[in-house]
Parts: sequence; C-alpha cells; structure tokens
Amino acid sequence: MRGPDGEIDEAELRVGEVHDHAAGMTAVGVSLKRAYEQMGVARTVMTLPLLNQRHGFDCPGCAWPESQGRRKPAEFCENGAKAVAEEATTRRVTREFFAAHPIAELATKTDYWLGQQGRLTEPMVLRPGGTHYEPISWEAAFALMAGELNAMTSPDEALFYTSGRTSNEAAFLYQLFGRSLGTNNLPDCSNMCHESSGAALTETIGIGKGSVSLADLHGADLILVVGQNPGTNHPRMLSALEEAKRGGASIISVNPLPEAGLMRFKDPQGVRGVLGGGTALTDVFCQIRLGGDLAFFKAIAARLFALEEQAPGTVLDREFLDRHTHGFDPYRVQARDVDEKELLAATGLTSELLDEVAVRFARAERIVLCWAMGLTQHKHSVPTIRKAVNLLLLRGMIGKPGAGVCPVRGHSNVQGDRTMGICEKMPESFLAALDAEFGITSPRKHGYDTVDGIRAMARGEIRVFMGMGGNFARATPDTQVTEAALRRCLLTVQVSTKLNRSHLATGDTALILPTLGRTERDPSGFVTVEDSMSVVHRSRGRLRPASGHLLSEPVIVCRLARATLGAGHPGPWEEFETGYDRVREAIARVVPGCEDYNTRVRGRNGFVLPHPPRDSREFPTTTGKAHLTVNELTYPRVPEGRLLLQTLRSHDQYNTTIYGLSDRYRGIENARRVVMVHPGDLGQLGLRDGQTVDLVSEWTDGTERRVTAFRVVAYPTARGCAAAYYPETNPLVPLDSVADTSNTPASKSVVVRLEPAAGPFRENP
Ligand SMILES: Nc1nc2c(c(=O)[nH]1)N[C@H]1C(S)=C(S)[C@@H](COP(=O)(O)OP(=O)(O)OC[C@H]3O[C@@H](n4cnc5c(=O)[nH]c(N)nc54)[C@H](O)[C@@H]3O)O[C@H]1N2
Ligand SMILES: Nc1nc2c(c(=O)[nH]1)N[C@H]1C(S)=C(S)[C@@H](COP(=O)(O)OP(=O)(O)OC[C@H]3O[C@@H](n4cnc5c(=O)[nH]c(N)nc54)[C@H](O)[C@@H]3O)O[C@H]1N2
Ligand SMILES: [Mo]
Repeated sequence: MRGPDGEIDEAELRVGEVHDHAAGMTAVGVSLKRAYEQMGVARTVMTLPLLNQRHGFDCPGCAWPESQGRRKPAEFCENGAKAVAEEATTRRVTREFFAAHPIAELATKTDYWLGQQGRLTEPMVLRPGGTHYEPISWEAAFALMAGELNAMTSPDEALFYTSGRTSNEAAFLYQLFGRSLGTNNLPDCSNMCHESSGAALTETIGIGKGSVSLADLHGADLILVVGQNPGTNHPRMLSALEEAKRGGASIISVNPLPEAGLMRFKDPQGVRGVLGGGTALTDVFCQIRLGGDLAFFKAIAARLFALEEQAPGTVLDREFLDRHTHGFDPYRVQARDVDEKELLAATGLTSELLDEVAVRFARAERIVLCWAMGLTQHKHSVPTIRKAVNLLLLRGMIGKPGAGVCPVRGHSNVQGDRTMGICEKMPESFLAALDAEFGITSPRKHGYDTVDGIRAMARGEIRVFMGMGGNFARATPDTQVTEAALRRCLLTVQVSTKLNRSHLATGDTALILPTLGRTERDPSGFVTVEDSMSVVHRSRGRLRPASGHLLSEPVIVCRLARATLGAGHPGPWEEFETGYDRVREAIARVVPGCEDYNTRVRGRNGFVLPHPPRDSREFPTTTGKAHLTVNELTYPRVPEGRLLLQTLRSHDQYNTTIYGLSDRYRGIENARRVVMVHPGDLGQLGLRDGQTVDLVSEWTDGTERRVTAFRVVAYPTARGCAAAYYPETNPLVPLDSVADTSNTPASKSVVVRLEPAAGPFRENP
C-alpha cells in the first residue's frame, strides 16, 4: 500500500474496467470513508448535514446550484463530501512542521502529499536566502506587505490573483483594495476556465453568463452536454439530468471519452439508484475528436438549414430571428457552405450520427446546451462557443422556459467573483460606481489577466504577487516558466487553507497567510456567493476554526488595506472588518442587480441576478440584438506520429488538490502519472499498454517540453486523442498556447509525442 509519505512504486498502478455508470452506493461509501479519515465521526456528523442547506454553508466544490424547493437531507455528492473532508480535516501544519521540513525537501513531494499534511495554522514567512518558513505575527506580515507595496514605483508592479472560492464580500474588498492602490492587475482562475464562454456570450447575447435556471433544465426536452464530465466534476447535475429524463428529455453527449457519469447514473439518494440499475442518461453519444466541436456545430447548422428547406417553416424560428437577432444573412451564406468530408475528419463522427443529432435538434421544443472545459480550453474556443450560440438562436432557444445556454462553472464562487469586480477590465460603469461610492479614482488602464501576468513576471516587471486562494504555480500552464517567473518577484503572498506548491515557488520573501474555510465559524457573520445560474445566497460555517490564529479573507484584505493605504484612505476598512452587512451595503450601491442586497440575500433562497436575454429577450449587445456570427472552420491539425493530448481531472482531485489516487469511473487506481491512449493508436505508434513513456509536447516555435516516466493505459478515447491528468501535465502546455480573444491556456489541445522512457515509472515529480 501507499505509505504515509504518499510515495508509490511501480507495482501499484491498477487498471480495471471503465465504468458505465456513476454514483450508486459506492459513492456514499467513499464519501463517508474519506470524511471519517480526515475529520473523525463527530465532525462528520456536524458538517455533512449542513452542506448546501439554507442555514448551512455552500459546498466549496463546484458551482452547481441548490434546489429552490424542498432540499434533500443530503444535498451533496461524493466529491462535495471529499472537498469538505479536505478542508475540515483534523490534521495540522504547524510551525514545528515547517521547522522540520526545509523548502528544498518539500519541493520533492507530490501535490497529494503536500495536501495531506493538513490545515495551515499560523502566518509564516520565508526570508531572503532562507531555507525554512518561520512564524511571523499578523501585524508584522501586513507591515512587510505594506512596505513592499508602497516601495513600488508603479502600482502595476503588483499582481492580485483570485481563485474562485473567494466569497462575494472578500472579492469586493480585494478588488477595491487593488483599485485603491491604483492597479487593475486582477487575474483570476476564470482566465484559465470559462473565460472563453464569457467572451463568446458577451459578444453574442450581451452577457457572459448562462441563461438557464434549474427549472429550465428540468423542463428541457433536449439537453446537450458538450465537453464536460459531470459525473466527477458536477455530480449533482446528474440528478437534474435524471429529472429531465423522467420528464421525457433526451440527452446528447459530445465527448472524446465515454465518461461514466454521462452514460448511466444511479442516484444514491433514490431507491432506484440504490437497488436498481440506475437511469441510462445518454441517448446519443458522439465520441468526438479533441477540438472537433466547431466542426460539429457547423455540421449541425448546415443540416438544420437543409431540413428547413425540405419543410419550410418547421425548423428555424423566423419570428425570433427577425425580432431578436442580427447578422442572419451573412451567417446563412457561410453556414450552408460546408465540406462534409472535412467536417467528418475534424469530428471523427459519421454522417449518419450527425444527421441523427440534427434531426433531434430540429424537432426539440426546449433545448439546453451545457458545456465546460472541453469547449473552453482550445485555441479556437471562442468561435466554437459562438457557433454553439448560433445553433440555439436559429431555433429561438434563448429566453424561453426550458431552453438556453448553460456554461457549467467550476469553482463555487467563480461567477460571483467576476460580478464583484474581479477582472482586469471591468466596464466603465462599474468603475464609475466604485469611484462614486468610495471617493477614489480607479485606474482605467486594463490590467493583466493570468497569462499576461505570468509574462510580466517573467520580464521582471512584477514585484509583489498575492494569491487570494488557489495554487497559482500549479494551476497555470508551462510550470517551469511560471515557477521561474514567480521567483523573480520580491514578495509572493499566498492566502491559503492548505499547503501547496505555490508556497514553494516563491519570490525573495514569501508569506503564507492562513485563512478560514467555508466550513468554519466566522465571527464577522455569514458571507454570500453566486452559483452557476446567477442565484446569490448565504453561506455560513459552523465548525471551530482549524486554529485560533486564522483570519477570514475579508479581514485579511481590510487589515492589509489599512496597513498599506493608511488612515487617510476614504474606504471604511475598519467598519467592513467588523460586520459584512456594511460590505454588502456598499455592494448594493456599486454592483448592478444587487440593490437591497442585505434584505434579499436573507430570503429563503437568496435572489437571482438579472439576465436580460433570459428575463425578457433583451440583448445588451452593441446592436441591442443577439448576434449570429460567422466563424471559419478551424480544428487542431496533428502531425503524423503525434497525438493530441487533453489535460483533465481524475475523479479524486479538486483541481490542484489531490484527494486520493482513485479515478474510479475510469478504472485507474493508485497512480496519476498515466496517459490514456486508444489501443489502435498504440499499435500504430509501436507502443504497448503498460509501457513507461515520456510525454514530449511540440510547440509551433520549435520548443519542446517534457514530463518523464508516465505509464501508458490503453483506453477507449477518440482516435488520435490522448488524455492525462492536470496538474502533472501542466509543464507541457506552452504559455503562448492560448485561446484567441480569451487568452485561456489551451490545456485541451497539446500536440505530443510519446517516447519510451529512459527511467522507471515513478509517481513523484
Ligand atoms: N470533483 C471535482 N469537481 C470539480 C473540479 C475538480 O477538479 N474536481 N473542478 C472544478 C472546476 S474549477 C471546473 S472548471 C470544472 C471542470 O469540469 P470539466 O470541464 O468536466 O473538467 P475536465 O476534467 O477538465 O473535463 C473536461 C471534459 O471535457 C472532455 N473534453 C476534453 N476536450 C474536449 C473537446 O475538445 N471536445 C469535447 N466535446 N469534449 C472534450 C473531456 O473528455 C472531459 O470529459 O469542475 C469543477 N468541479
Ligand atoms: N492543464 C490544465 N490546467 C488547468 C486546468 C485544466 O483543465 N488543465 N483547469 C484550469 C481551471 S478550470 C481552473 S479553475 C484553475 C484552478 O486554479 P486555482 O483556483 O488556482 O487552483 P485550486 O487547485 O482550485 O486551488 C487550491 C488551493 O486553494 C486553497 N484554498 C482552498 N480553499 C480555500 C479557501 O477557502 N480560501 C483560500 N484563501 N484558499 C483556499 C488551498 O490552499 C488549495 O491548495 O486551474 C486551471 N488549470
Ligand atoms: Mo475552473
């Protein structure tokens, strides 16, 4: 078995059957086992029943919404329980731990090992030239930060990163602090996540958010799930899909992998899920090639026009198109102009399958399109999503019950953080309102997003990096480049709950500021979050904090602001610190749609933010109409003898946090340094299942990047497409390999060759 140090040897990789269903009783068992291991029985009993309840806390897992009606006694999933166990663990990282482990030693450990050491308990500092982190008081830490920030020659020498778990209150204060200091350098994890969705939706429908509610999903008669693995990453979504199916919906899944959760679902909370065979979810499975989705949407659009021609007036929603859209004529010309052979090559699908999808699409009355990282992390992601929107517009599927766009968000408050102003280029209206509220002058020059921030750090232009949560060193692409960039800073600061690799890739001086998690009691009151469907609601933890030294994220920002901006700054930082109602009063005046925030968020289900296309078919675009867009056919070209690699999540991780080594639904156990390849491709490449290989990525500028000693797993993925886990494969993603417009790293299309490895398989980096 795996030792307590998380080291694994070659003998232990186990590959079993790929599962054809998700959840069921095994999921319940795994939830409880992990919870007991990390928290013990008493804390488990105190926390899990509060998860996603009205009086409890919001799951720090995904952003899937809670039911608006009666909630089940257990309104969470296996992976939500793991997220909670990870945070509410009784294990602790103390000053003695840091005294015993030099940085150089910690750097040899796996991400899994680092996370398993437990919760951070007090502020720590790494001094220039130091080998170990040492304790530091909060006052001294804030003074140190203030000193560095005030010594900058320009406020743009600071970079303030946010991970999407940060509450609305903390996010609002954090952007206020950054802008008070004078910078818009506010990159966030969304830059690596749904930025492409935001960019495409803003351009086409005028607002970068999804247009459906849970009720719409339940009432849909056709749901497309494209580039998403809900069984692992949004398990509660499976219940919604199941409910839609009970109402007669059909489901089309578009994915290079036959993901268990999409095929069949056993609801662990329903009798059928526990005893029976569960619900078959997917009606039509399109095993698409990586990056073939633009071609897929194009193929469907061409077929819709052909079907309309056969039976005029039956497919296109003429009235909607006339009243609410712009650009139909140029779009129609391009949509009809297709090279079927090329579309088949790009998608890897058959004409018959595409016909079937098109017919279902043409006949359905209420269509919801769901997607996640499989669509957003490619070079041509923005045009791909624009094309998906075209399809819905043709059939008038936005702004009516049971229909719409549903980009399924990742981090539990990533959408709320953006609403609160975490963005390097907020609109003028927001900045003007912020200035009026606080009597400040926000900078108007756009700041850096994540990739541009790394480039600036690499050029030596950033002196201070601060991470409000997250794991910047590990979540970002091109690990070696990014770590070297971080090392060029004078000061790096991480506000964290758990130890991670970003604490080891540091500037000359580094601070770890330990903070409260979602599950813990915050003396300043409850916080609020926004889910993937624009519902804003409360979250309140009940557990005793992991240590008496922790401060909440909002309090950390307030104290930092007071230390840095001084008493003369007009922001009421002291008042903000003692009660979050005062923060929400300011939010109500600054953020559109948040009027009367304090009252409305105290309502039973919180409140839903406005969304003009959803609410009234109004499209806040430049023309006041939804835009049909013309997008050239593009798809990844892979040279002979190479594979296209996607970097994705296993069933046992939360982004860079590794819960364990069981990718149960894919049948891969006890190892993460594996690469899944189609058996047919293995034969062609002269490789065999179980062989140890290096993965070498080839970038267009001739540079190569390598990760060593991965095990090959023969796997039923689409031909020519490989898959391996993130973050172990982030070193392969070139910093310059990004999506056009959104600047999102193209983590789902990395051209690689596999070389027999020189060394043996090993799990440690
Ligand atoms: N348990 C758990 N939950 C999570 C997370 C976690 O790590 N663990 N992370 C959270 C976050 S931040 C996010 S953003 C979401 C991520 O949720 P997902 O987007 O589901 O996450 P990935 O593992 O990246 O899976 C991408 C899926 O898209 C498919 N895919 C990849 N490339 C393509 C393509 O070119 N075309 C198509 N059609 N499909 C493709 C993959 O096969 C895979 O099924 O989950 C959130 N929830
Ligand atoms: N190759 C590749 N790269 C990717 C992706 C991919 O699919 N492939 N996905 C991208 C996506 S979608 C995303 S969203 C990013 C994720 O990027 P991040 O959001 O930066 O990464 P996480 O792993 O979610 O962050 C985990 C850390 O957050 C801290 N943390 C946890 N809870 C809290 C809290 O309550 N408060 C604070 N202050 N800290 C907390 C813990 O210390 C933990 O170590 O990664 C991106 N990177
Ligand atoms: Mo994400």
